[in-house]
Amino acid sequence: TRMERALRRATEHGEFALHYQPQVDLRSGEIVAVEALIRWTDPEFGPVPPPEFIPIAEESGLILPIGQWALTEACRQHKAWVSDLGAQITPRMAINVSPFQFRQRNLPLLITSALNAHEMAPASLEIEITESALLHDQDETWRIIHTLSDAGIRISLDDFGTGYSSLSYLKRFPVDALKIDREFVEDLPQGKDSIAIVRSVISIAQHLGLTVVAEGVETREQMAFVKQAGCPLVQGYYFHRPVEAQQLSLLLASSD
Ligand code: G
Ligand code: G
Ligand code: MN
Ligand code: NA
Repeated sequence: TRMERALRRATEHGEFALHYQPQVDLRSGEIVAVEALIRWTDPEFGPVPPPEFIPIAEESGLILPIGQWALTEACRQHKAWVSDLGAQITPRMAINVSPFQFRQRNLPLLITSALNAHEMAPASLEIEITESALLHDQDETWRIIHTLSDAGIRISLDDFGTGYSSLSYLKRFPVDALKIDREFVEDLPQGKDSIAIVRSVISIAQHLGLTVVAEGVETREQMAFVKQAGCPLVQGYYFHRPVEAQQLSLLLASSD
């Protein structure tokens, strides 16, 4: 298709960018992590949202070079922030890793090589995976995630509660964080089902000793609800939209 050809060209020419959305600690107000979110503006199609091009990248196999680019770029940027602002205020870097990337048996090596090349501590990197990544090829995925976790890299479960959730994943996989999907947060503070689900996920996280992030918090009421329910971290437009690296530097420097 034309979109696939454009995506291939963009991959060869490096036409992507990363934006960064802060995760805020509700107690301290500090930006403790940022999620790297890929952006693509094609000369012909204009800006293409990730939900439109990531599936095409996955079907075509381009997700592998694109994912590698995102990993390297995120590590490069993390190192630049450490140099400019100091390690103290530089947040952890979270990147989205597609289920397809877990089919690369050398994924742990690719990730640790990127860390080493940028003198980045493993605990400064967080891999966001969706539950669908855990469905495919269980044994191999299990091995990869354990290797990453053993290396000190953090693992978070993205879009938690959607898709084919199974709480048994939490027993089998070394997960550090749950990200409550925006689908539930957007119904707060009224929706009865979402209230129950959000409270339950926070409770599960607390009992398992995991951290938890409420995604898609857009209003003060939603922020107050999740805070009151014991959620330590929030990501959403109420605090910050995804921003360019330069803008994030300013945010970090001013919050210092
Ligand atoms: O801002 P937002 O439209 O960026 O992101 C939409 C979706 O695209 C999210 O579900 C996110 O997980 C996914 N996404 C964003 N950046 C990346 C990336 O670098 N790699 C992968 N695999 N998915 C990404
Ligand atoms: O699926 P994943 O969680 O990786 O993707 C995060 C997506 O959510 C990105 O597209 C990001 O731009 C979007 N996002 C982040 N915060 C908000 C928010 O407060 N409201 C809405 N509507 N979208 C958000
Ligand atoms: Mn994510
Ligand atoms: Na999500």
